[in-house]
Amino acid sequence: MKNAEIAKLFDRTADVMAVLGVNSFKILAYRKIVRTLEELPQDIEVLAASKELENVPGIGESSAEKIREYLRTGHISEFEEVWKEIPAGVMDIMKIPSVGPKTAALLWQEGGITSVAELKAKLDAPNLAGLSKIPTLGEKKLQKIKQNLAFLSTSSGRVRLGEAMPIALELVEFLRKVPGVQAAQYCGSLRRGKETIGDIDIAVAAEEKHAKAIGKAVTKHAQCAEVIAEGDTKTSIRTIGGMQVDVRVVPAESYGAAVQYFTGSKEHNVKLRELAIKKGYKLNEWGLFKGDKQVAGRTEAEIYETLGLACLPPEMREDRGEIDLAAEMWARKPGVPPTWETLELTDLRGDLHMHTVASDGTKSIDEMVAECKRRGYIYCAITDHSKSQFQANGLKSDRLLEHIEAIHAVAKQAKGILVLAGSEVDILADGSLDYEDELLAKLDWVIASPHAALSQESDPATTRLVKAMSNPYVCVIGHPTGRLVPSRKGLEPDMQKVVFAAARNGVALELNANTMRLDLRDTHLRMARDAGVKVCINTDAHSFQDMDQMIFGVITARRGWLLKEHVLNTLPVEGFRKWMKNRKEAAGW
Ligand code: DGT
Ligand code: CA
Ligand code: CA
Ligand code: ZN
Repeated sequence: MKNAEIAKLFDRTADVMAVLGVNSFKILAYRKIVRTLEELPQDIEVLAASKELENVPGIGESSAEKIREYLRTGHISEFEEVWKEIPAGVMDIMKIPSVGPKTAALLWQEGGITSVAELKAKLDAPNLAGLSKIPTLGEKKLQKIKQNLAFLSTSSGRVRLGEAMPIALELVEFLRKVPGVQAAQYCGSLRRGKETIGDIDIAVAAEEKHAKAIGKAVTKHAQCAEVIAEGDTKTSIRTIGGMQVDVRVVPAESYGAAVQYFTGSKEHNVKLRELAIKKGYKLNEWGLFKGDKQVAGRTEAEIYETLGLACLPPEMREDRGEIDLAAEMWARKPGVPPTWETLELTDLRGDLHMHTVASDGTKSIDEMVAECKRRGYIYCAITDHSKSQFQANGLKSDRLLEHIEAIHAVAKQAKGILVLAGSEVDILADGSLDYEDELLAKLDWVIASPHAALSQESDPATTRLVKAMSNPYVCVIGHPTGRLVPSRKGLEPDMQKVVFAAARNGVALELNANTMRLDLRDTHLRMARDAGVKVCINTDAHSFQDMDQMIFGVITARRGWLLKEHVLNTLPVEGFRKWMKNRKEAAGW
């Protein structure tokens, strides 16, 4: 579906127009189209094939024409004209928190700043290089921007996993159809499933004679906004969203070696190369060699196996002990390539954290349950916000009681799926919960999550989470740190203590799969695994599309070495019921 990518074009155009300070009516109209497109359940391409497109609220004749132009040509010429009116760097400035279009316009037009680097230099210069003299900017505002920039620089230029993945998938799918291409695979941090991605690395297998044309095809793709470098076998582009993509073409006999090398991590590769040397080989991106003779490299597995290692999933290749593990696995059954039972998306049997229109979701109970069924889930939980979340329309006690009844009514009708009446109860700053125990006892499923007071110190944060887990009705702690990728650190509790408390109380910990959160993160998950704590992978869906995020939870779980047995919601219904029963009995529920 091209809905999201078209939404991005309208969004970018609205941003540019806002900086230019023109025609606010049109900006509002475009913003509305962005929202509409993002939430539209139907495929825009299907709608565009008929007159139905014009019937979508917010989309008029001229926008419909633009959408059709994009579907036809991969471009919207009028938008591209508008984009040309401001330097690309000004758009990056707008991405700094606390800088809106007005500020970006001032910095550009009055301060002559056209890139984040220039802005940074001026903010670091004595007296802010006179920027504070610009009317309405002021010292205070500039200091705030400076702070935000400093925080951003730790994650600067990096893009969330969920944003990079669709671009990579689109390019790989495209490349696989280019004449001469035998195979194509995204590598790098993206294949390892890191929470943020610096650039996208793609390896392509093809004969040398096709390499140039393959590179050329990439530069002609609709995603390409700028060609950074065009060589014989390597091409780098910048996408319309600003991501760098490196594409390398290698012969088939080196393809596995290239995929292995460019998947990394660098630290993993260094260890692997050392091991190769120790065993009398030489390893590089072209293959594994004994003297001058290539002994492996057509496939990735071949390289690992020749070195006496199990070929572990890319998500584990972070030099966190995986090479030792791979060697142990091999040693257990010499000669037989051992397999790691990688957690797969299809292992997930239910989504246990979902919102509806009762709080801040966009769908009804019925609709969410039907969507879960459509996705093949056999259980799910409806968990709207509790009363402190007034901005999210959290439920006061009386509304919660009605909501429980409504969920139970749906549960009764639902066939082939267990529907739980739950709640996402706020953990208040002191660790107490947002509802009385009496009310919690009426629920089937309780997630307790921190939402407010997320900048509290480490010690009170630990106490807060541990106390929440001592409440007998709590089944799982939702997004335990409350961090946002990449902009909010969230709580920094003593995670070892939190994990031990979870183990003691038989409470599960959530891996919130939304790529804005990925919370618990990979290293924390590894602790949970080691302590025998069950992890529950949930999407925290507020819409149907949000449910697609489950895969990113699975990927992050692999980074924490989790297997199916470590994940609560891989259990069949009976096993899951039994876990709940144990939890409830232990808690005297
Ligand atoms: P990123 O792009 O910053 O999110 O992270 P990566 O891991 O994708 O890093 P990138 O794009 O700089 O390089 C891709 C892979 O290439 C990296 O994961 C491992 C490999 N690589 C890059 N530089 C070196 C190096 O100096 N030595 C070794 N052994 N491998 C390297
Ligand atoms: Ca990369
Ligand atoms: Ca790269
Ligand atoms: Zn939630």
